[in-house]
Amino acid sequence: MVLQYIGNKEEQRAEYLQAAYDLINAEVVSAIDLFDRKNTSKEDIQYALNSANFVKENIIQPKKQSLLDSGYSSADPLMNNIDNKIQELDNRIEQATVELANFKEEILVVIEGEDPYENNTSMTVDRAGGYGAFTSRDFDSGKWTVAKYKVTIPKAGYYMPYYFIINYNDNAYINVGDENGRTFDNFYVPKTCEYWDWKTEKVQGSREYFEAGETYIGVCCTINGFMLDKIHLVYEEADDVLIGGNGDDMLVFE
Ligand SMILES: [Ca+2]
Repeated sequence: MVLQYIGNKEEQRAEYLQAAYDLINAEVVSAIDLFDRKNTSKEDIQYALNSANFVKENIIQPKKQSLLDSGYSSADPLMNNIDNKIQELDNRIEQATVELANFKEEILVVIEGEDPYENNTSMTVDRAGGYGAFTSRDFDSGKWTVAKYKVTIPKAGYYMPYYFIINYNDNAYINVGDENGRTFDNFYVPKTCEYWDWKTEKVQGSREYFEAGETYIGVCCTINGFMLDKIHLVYEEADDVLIGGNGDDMLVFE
């Protein structure tokens, strides 16, 4: 009877340990999954990190301590597995902490296509109000002028421009210059949609250096026409690859 009793008790103890391991394993898997899903912004990484630390301190560590208190030997293979799981989580916490420290603060400047500071072109604001509709009319008549956008650059350095454009023409040409009239982007805008079904596409331009403070960007269309929703200027580290604009054509600000 006594042996039977001990046998049951040992079985129960083994089951209890297995259940504790399963719980800890599930918590670690779920915390790591959160790290994998939330890794694209500083806020997201911080959220996953807080969550992992909370789970570790309030669920995993107390559970392990209660096992030790109940007399489970740390030499037990399952107890060993639990330690490995905790180590796995610690490593991921460490990795995320480094990621967080290195995470670049994204600086984003938004320029609305429909909102030029000064417009010397025949660009009009589309009926919906959200786009500047550019045509090559001015260029065709020999006047190469631009719609001038006022921009406040928060920090000196290289910025990557992204153009949010609707274009239902087979080829349309955009020309973008800085306040000194130097072109830093000029390219054929891809056809993004059909006339009856507008779709916006985000087109990457060329990296350009800007000083901090107020400046102007000039946009014009030299072939056909397109609609400009907005331009994003995304800050990149000043000491990354040093590639400037792609041309020195002059635009005339009038
Ligand atoms: Ca817009």
